[in-house]
Amino acid sequence: MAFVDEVQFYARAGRGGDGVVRWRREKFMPKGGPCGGDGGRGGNFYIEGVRDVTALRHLTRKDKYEAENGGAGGKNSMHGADGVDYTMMLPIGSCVTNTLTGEIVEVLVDGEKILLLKGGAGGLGNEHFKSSTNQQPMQATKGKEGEDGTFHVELKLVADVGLVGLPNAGKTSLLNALTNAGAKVGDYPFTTLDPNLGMYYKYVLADIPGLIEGASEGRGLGHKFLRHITRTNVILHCISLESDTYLDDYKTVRNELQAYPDIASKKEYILLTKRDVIDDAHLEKIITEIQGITDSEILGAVTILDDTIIKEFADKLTAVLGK
Ligand SMILES: Nc1nc2c(ncn2[C@@H]2O[C@H](COP(=O)(O)OP(=O)(O)OP(=O)(O)O)[C@@H](O)[C@H]2O)c(=O)[nH]1
Ligand SMILES: [Mg+2]
Repeated sequence: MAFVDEVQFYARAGRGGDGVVRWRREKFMPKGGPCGGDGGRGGNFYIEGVRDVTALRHLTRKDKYEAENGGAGGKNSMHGADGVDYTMMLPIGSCVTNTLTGEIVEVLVDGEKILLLKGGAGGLGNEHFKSSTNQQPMQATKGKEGEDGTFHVELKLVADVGLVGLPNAGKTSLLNALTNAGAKVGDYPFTTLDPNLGMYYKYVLADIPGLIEGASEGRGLGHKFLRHITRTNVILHCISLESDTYLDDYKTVRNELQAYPDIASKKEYILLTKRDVIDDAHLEKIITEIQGITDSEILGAVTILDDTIIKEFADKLTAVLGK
């Protein structure tokens, strides 16, 4: 099923229950003292962070979510029941924007519960209005409306490493070699249609669809997902050694990243992939040429066909991430 990283919905906290007018029943007195209870508080609307990147998918079935209303007050000063709160689960990395006010709330911590909309206060029963001059108050107040709003949620994955590169560079293969993501690999461009996440020890690696020239203007698929690496600490730029145009490949991707200052300014490491397709002498030459056009460190040259090489690279990656 498709990866969902944007949703919009209307949400409302519960309305407060109404206060009521009631009279105590006493013998021989048609109207005893006032005893109308207060209404209950409307349920609050919360959002809570979960470590599940697919959580937004569940929100595409409905576009309206509401917390329960508070109950009306009762006789004998009975307080109305408080409305049940509503808690919406959102994947961590969700950016929730109130479309009317523009206010933004970010969900960044697993298990963190944030109050989005406050339930309305319950109304007051007539008992509240009793005074020395008013022994038989007829007034009671209505419950207050709960807060409401329309919200737009945009997910920006929170990962430690973002894999970028041209289509077919071997990004997903690398993710699979390092983690148990088990994502789809193919010998054609644009195999990855949606971002993949993998856990490598305590680090989260994000693999996004390949970038092509013009990606920042909307070409290809990658641009749609570039925002998913705005929050990564490190970019791992994969360049395939299978390509004869490795210098241009590097530049093309860098150019696309320039359109996103948040990303372009990130610490970048270069990884040469498909090391098995060329010999050592050729590799030396390519490394020298690449180092001639960038200050970014080349972290290694790997092939997924050799476990030892992958293991060595993984140790290096852990070392730079731990810095
Ligand atoms: N010989 C060799 N082939 C590799 C290596 N790594 C990946 N491949 C192959 O390269 C092709 C592309 O691999 P993917 O991992 O799907 O590449 P990608 O960068 O994720 O591509 P997109 O998802 O299209 O952006 C597949 O046929 C892989 O089997 C490698 O180390 N050596
Ligand atoms: Mg891929």
